[in-house]
Amino acid sequence: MPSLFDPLRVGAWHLKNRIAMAPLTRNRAPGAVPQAITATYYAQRASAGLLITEATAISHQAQGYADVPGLYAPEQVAAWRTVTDAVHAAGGCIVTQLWHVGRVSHTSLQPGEGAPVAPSAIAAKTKTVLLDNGVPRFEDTSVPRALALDELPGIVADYRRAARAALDAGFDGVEIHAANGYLLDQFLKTGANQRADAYGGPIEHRARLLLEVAQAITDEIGGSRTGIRLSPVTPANDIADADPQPLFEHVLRCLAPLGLAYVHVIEGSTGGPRDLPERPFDYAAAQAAYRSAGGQGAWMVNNGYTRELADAALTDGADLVAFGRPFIANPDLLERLRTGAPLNPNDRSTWYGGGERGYTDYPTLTAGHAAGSAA
Ligand code: 8OZ
Repeated sequence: MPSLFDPLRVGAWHLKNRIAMAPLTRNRAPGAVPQAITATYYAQRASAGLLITEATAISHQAQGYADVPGLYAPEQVAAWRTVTDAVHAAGGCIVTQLWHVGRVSHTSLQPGEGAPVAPSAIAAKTKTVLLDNGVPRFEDTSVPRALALDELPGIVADYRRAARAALDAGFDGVEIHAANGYLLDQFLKTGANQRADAYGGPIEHRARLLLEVAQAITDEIGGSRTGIRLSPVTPANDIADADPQPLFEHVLRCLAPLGLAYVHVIEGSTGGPRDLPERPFDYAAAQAAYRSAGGQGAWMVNNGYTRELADAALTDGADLVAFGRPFIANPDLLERLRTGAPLNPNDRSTWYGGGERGYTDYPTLTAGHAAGSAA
């Protein structure tokens, strides 16, 4: 049986192990531009087989949280180049997660845009993060407006442009964020999509925008440099679908011919319980639907994994395991998982916003401590 620590060819990449750093929002990019500390942060974690950046806005309209980065302006591309250079110098492989928040936003975060956009004008009962002098404040999201049919090609074009910008910035590829109740997930699911046009109603219609985006990105940069993140049943950001099993099996069958590098699946509730009795989902059946349609991408699993669960997942047919929160507090998580060393305590108060504290100052096993770390 393969081990988590064995290398794996995934799409265009030779990954040195089967552990990915999951995307983690950190709100440290003022003006949507990553800072020098962000290069340090990712380079510190380059022992992961694959680093997936924090969700990164494809356009101004795609922004929904304070101080999250973008990939739609030249200064953002230039700043990301310093990050990818640092990661590559440290021997890492890094993709960026392309994000449009849809209705999960606040008018104050999109000056000049009017209301946030969504498939339908239904507000999400969820909060976004605003920052007051670096201190997070959780605020209700704004009521969105429904996108007109003739606006959708522009959104697909924004994704395509951002994928090109990612390669210009030196990324090894991109992950399409189609999870966690953001725009593409809003189109997929009945709880947020009440459209009566070609993008709403039957499963084939609700999946259309996601599949157009995936097609445009793979046309632009190749399937072998493209992954996608899905969360079939998460309640994150007030999202729900009446019948997720056939929806996601359809999506996966349609993605199969695109030759994606990987499919990244959040099992259960994002950052919460893996088992949701009220929202059952058969992940093995979804993977089988993808494989039987010819999908050869790596199957990446995520949510609450431990070393033991990860080993079991590989035995059960997963190819990659993504760890999220443990990577915040453990830059050398690989080494700790391999040796069974204890994990550093994780300081939740520094997850969203701030500077180096709780970001680049967590100690490694060998390099000891940095000032103010891991309190
Ligand atoms: C936590 C805080 C803000 C955003 C996601 C991009 O859930 C996020 C996110 C997570 O995918």
